[in-house]
Amino acid sequence: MYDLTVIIPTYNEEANIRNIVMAVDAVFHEHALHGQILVVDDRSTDATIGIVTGLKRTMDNVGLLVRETDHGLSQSVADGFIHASSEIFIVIDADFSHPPVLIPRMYDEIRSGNDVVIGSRYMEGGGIKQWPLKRRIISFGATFLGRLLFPDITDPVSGFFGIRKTVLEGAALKPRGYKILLEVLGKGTWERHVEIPFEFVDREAGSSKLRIKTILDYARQVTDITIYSFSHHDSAAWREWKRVMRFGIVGITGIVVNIGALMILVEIFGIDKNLASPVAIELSILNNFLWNDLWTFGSDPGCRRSSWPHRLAAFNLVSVGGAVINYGIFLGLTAGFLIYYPVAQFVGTLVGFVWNFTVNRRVTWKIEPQRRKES
Ligand SMILES: Nc1nc2c(ncn2[C@@H]2O[C@H](COP(=O)(O)OP(=O)(O)OP(=O)(O)O)[C@@H](O)[C@H]2O)c(=O)[nH]1
Ligand SMILES: [Mg+2]
Repeated sequence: MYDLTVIIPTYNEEANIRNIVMAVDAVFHEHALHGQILVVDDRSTDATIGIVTGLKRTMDNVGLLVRETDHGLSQSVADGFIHASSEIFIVIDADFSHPPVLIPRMYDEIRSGNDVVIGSRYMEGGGIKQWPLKRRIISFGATFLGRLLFPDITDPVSGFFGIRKTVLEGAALKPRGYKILLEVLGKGTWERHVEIPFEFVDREAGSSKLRIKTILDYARQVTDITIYSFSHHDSAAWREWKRVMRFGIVGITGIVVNIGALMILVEIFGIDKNLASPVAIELSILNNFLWNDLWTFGSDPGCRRSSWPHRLAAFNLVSVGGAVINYGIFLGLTAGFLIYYPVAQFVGTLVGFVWNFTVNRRVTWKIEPQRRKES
């Protein structure tokens, strides 16, 4: 049994495969790791298979899986998971875009309690070298979509990551396209993750395989994971939907409180409606705060609480910001774009909701990724 398996998917990587295998093996030796290297190849038409077969003769920790059907990067990595003989898997590209020196750190992070470790291009300290604008835009779009599902992860579509084998237990992966990590995050069972920054370096040797179909595959994958999360309540994406839905339900109670309080103040207490309205608005903000504090985020394991006066003040300020945004959009759409006013108000409310949720999540209740237990 190996300590870890490094999975290298390949398609026509004759220019890189020898060097990457040697580099990963050197890292194993340097850190006294008993590691396996599993090359998963989609029947390359160049010398890749021959080179790996040659390496296997002298290195008994090198494995080669040649796939004959259902070609694809994600499918290959998923096959690698099945054939690996260790409890920890790390996936790395063959073309030196990902630095093998980070492998021991990734391994340690999983050993110390994380289920998933991600090499991130988008967190502080990470980056991308030598990418044309088109690649950057596509990658930004893909990352943005992925972050809707996993807001705590800066690079949910990274090709450089590690997982504990148990993450995949019972996970019905439907691998397709390039973004196997997103599939693992969406369908796997995991609690703790950590990201490590790294600088992505564009390939120097060999050719790229990114095509339009890759982008379409990705859109389907995001949809699929979203639908999956609705029926799998232990998934990470579901944890986020649950927050959004609770926040929405609380928002609806706020409307009831707002209108109800307004009418009681005017009809029963005889208070002038122009004075009663701001009081009713504040009462609904207090109502929303209370229920979000107790229910939406109250039992959230990721919640890092400040004192309640802080939370209340933050929530009030964010709510005022949301109202200003709502009103600004209303004015802009009705005056600038001549949009029918209830529609404009609806759009304003929607954007205001997104603002209120995302900012309160981050600022008021400070939802943070679950980190490994400090030992
Ligand atoms: N098994 C398998 N591996 C693939 C396939 N497509 C790409 N790969 C490998 O997956 C890794 C990432 O592919 P790349 O072509 O480098 O993708 P990229 O990094 O997005 O794009 P470039 O670096 O610009 O080429 C490399 O190790 C490829 O050899 C595939 O269909 N099957
Ligand atoms: Mg590459």
